Formats: sequence, C-alpha cells, structure tokens
Amino acid sequence: RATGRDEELRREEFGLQAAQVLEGNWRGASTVPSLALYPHQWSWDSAFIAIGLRHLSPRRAQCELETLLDAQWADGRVPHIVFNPAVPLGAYFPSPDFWRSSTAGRAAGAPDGVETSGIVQPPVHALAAWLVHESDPELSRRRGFLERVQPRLAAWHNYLTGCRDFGGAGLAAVVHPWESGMDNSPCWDEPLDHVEPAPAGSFRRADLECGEGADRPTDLDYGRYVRLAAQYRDGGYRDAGREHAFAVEDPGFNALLALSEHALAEIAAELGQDPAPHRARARRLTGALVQRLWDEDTGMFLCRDVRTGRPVREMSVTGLLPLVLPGLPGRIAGALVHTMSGPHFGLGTATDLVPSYDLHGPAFDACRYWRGPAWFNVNWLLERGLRQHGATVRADALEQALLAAADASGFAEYVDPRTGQARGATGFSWTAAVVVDLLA
Ligand code: 9WN
Repeated sequence: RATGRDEELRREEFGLQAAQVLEGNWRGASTVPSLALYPHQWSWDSAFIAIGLRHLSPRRAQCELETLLDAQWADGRVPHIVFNPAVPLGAYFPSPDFWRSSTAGRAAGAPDGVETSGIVQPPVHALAAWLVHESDPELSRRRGFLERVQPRLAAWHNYLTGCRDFGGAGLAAVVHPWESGMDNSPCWDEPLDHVEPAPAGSFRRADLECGEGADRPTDLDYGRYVRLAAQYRDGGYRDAGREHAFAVEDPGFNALLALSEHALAEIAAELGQDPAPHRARARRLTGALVQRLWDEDTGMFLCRDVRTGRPVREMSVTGLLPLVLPGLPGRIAGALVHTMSGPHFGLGTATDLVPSYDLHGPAFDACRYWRGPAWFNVNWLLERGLRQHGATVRADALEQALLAAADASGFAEYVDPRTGQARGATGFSWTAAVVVDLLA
C-alpha cells in the first residue's frame, strides 16, 4: 500500500513538473515550443499544447488555438509560425524579414497586423478544438468557442483539400519539408535531390547557436529549405498555376486531416449543423490514402512524389500515422500494428517508443531529428491509434513508455529510440502537454 501511495505522489509531482514547463513557455496568449530554440508560436505545436493545456486551463487552451487562428490567411491557410514582434530578428531563422508575409503574401490574403511564415503544418487543430471543447463544454458554450473557431477550421481544411490537391487524387500535398513537421525525414532526400541549395553564407542558422549540430538537419538540408521557401515566397505564396520544386503527398499529414474532419463532424453536430459532409470527406480522404499510398510490401503507407508520380520507398513513422483513423480497414490497421512491432520500428523489442524512421534503414541516425529519434507527439498519436483499433495492451505499454521517457529526459524534444537519451531541447512544450493529457 505504501508503494501505491508513493507512486501516486510521484505521478502528482511529475504532473506538476509538466504543468510548470507549459507555464514557463506560456507567453500571454500562446505557448512557445521551447524558450531558446523556437521563440515564436508554431502551428501543430499549439494544437498538441492545447490538448494538454485543456486539463490545466480550458480557457488558456482555447486562447492558444484562437491566437493561432487569428493569424489565418484569407485563402484559409494557417501559417506554420506566428511571429512574436517582441523577439529579436536574430533569435530564429528564418525570421519575419525572410518570409515577408504582409507584403509577399498580400495576394494570398496574409493578415496585416501580424507577421507569419507562408507555409503550413499538419492539420491537428480541429481535433484539438474538439478535445478542448470536451474538457469544459459549459465554458466552451458560454464563450461561443466552437462557433468562433468552426468557420476558420472549415476554411483551413478547404484550403488544403482545394488548393493543395496537386495530384488530383483528393490528397493534400506539402510544398516544403517543414510543412510535414518532419523536416529532415529521409523521405524528402529523393524529392529534394534536384533542388539547388541556397549558397552557404547567404543565411545564418540560429538553431546551431542553441541546438547540438549532430541533432539538427545538415547545412545542405538548410540550403534546400531556404531555396524552396524563397521560391514559394517570390511566387507570392501562390499554389496554382506554377510548378512546385517540391510537392509530396504525405500519409501522416493527410491522416491528420482526415482525423480532423471527423472532429469537424463532431463540432458541426454540437452546433446543431449537419455533420454528414465532414464524415463524407473523412471517408474520402481515408479511401484516397489507402488507394494511393498504401504499400503491401512494407506493410505501411509511403509518401508519394507528385512531380515524378513515384512512391518514396523509405519507411518513416509518417506512414504509420493513419492508424489514428477510425475508418481504416481492419486488415490495414492490423498490418500497421504488425509493422510497428516488427524489426523496422522495433516497438516492444528493440525500442519502447516508435522511432521516426526505420531502425535498419540506410539513413537511420539515432540522434538526428526526424531520421531516427522518437518524438512524443507522434507516439501520443500512435498510442491513440493502437487504442482505436483494439490493441489495448500495446497502447498501455506505449503510454507507460512515453511517460517514463518524458520523465527521464526532462521533457525532451526527442530521444534516442534505443536508449531514451534526451536529444534536442529539453523543457519542450508538446512533450509536457502529452504528459499532462496522459496523466489526466
Ligand atoms: C521548422 C517547433 C517545430 C516543430 C517541427 C520541428 C521543428 C522547425 C525548425 O520545430 O521545425 O518548422 O526550426 O526546425 O521539426 O515539427 O513544429 O517545435
């Protein structure tokens, strides 16, 4: 009994530490992912942060999402960074003077009052909004939270399904590796191969001043990121009528869009509207994912390079993320669980958390960002996916592993998937947020 009590106190203490991380990273109307490395608001980070914050302050969680949505562009895109004007330009690269949203993005409807980037990140926001509502429906109704965010979330999804369906199969394409949220995933090596990097010395990487070089993307990666972003900016952030040097259908990105469509259906029903169009879109997206990106040989989803029409034969965790979808055919869900637990991702054998990339892949690197390390937001999604498809024992084990790794690593940004050793920043917001959510 004494042990049980100790355990309870330990959990309580751990929950308080997670809450302190979120409190320390709160900037008055939104939360930074990490104080030194990412001193502005990031799009998909804020969605995960709101999912944690809702247990501490539903009011603040609503504010987190609404601050982000206030920076939405008129064409519906939700920018991947909302810049804090109080932060010096040199603190993060690329800074507002690179993106120039309020001038270069004018035709696409960038807002006037705030500087943002011009690219997007995975659409987890409607899911977050629904979960935030559920945490305190009374407050949410009183404040008209869903009434206010719903049109913006719908416009966001319309942008992705309307303006980004370059391949014509009903899936949204990303036009920059940063848009996937998995910046230097080996999946982008081939599609990036032809992109001429911006000259070394034409930009200064602020990330290397606070991050360990071996944990971060390479200079060659950055040269290409800069080239692509500058081209997109110089084309007025237009999507149609131009050839994109990088255009990829990413299974994780599209799975999160479909999952968020399910959330939009819940939101519509709560507001007394017809949920059917959202359910139909979620089904269409799920069908397109299966039809277009499922790969029988690897037992997972693969990215597809829209420019060449070819699948990218790299096993990245993004290809496991469709497990979050309730409407996934049982056969495919079963195969994903099998792949996750097999030699390539090693869950339950070589690893306790799912790595970001194939443990035996040629590009595997246990330290370098999205080329191997395990990430907490992604594992939180996979835990939900396992539970969704009835793999309760595995989901429980993953939940425990996630909590243990966050605890042992000081809420790290990511960890070595084999040892759990902290990599990147510590005191990282979405890591703390998913801990708060799992402990609730
Ligand atoms: C570029 C903030 C973001 C995350 C991304 C992660 C990293 C940025 C960077 O940090 O990307 O957007 O500068 O490396 O890859 O997923 O949202 O935490």
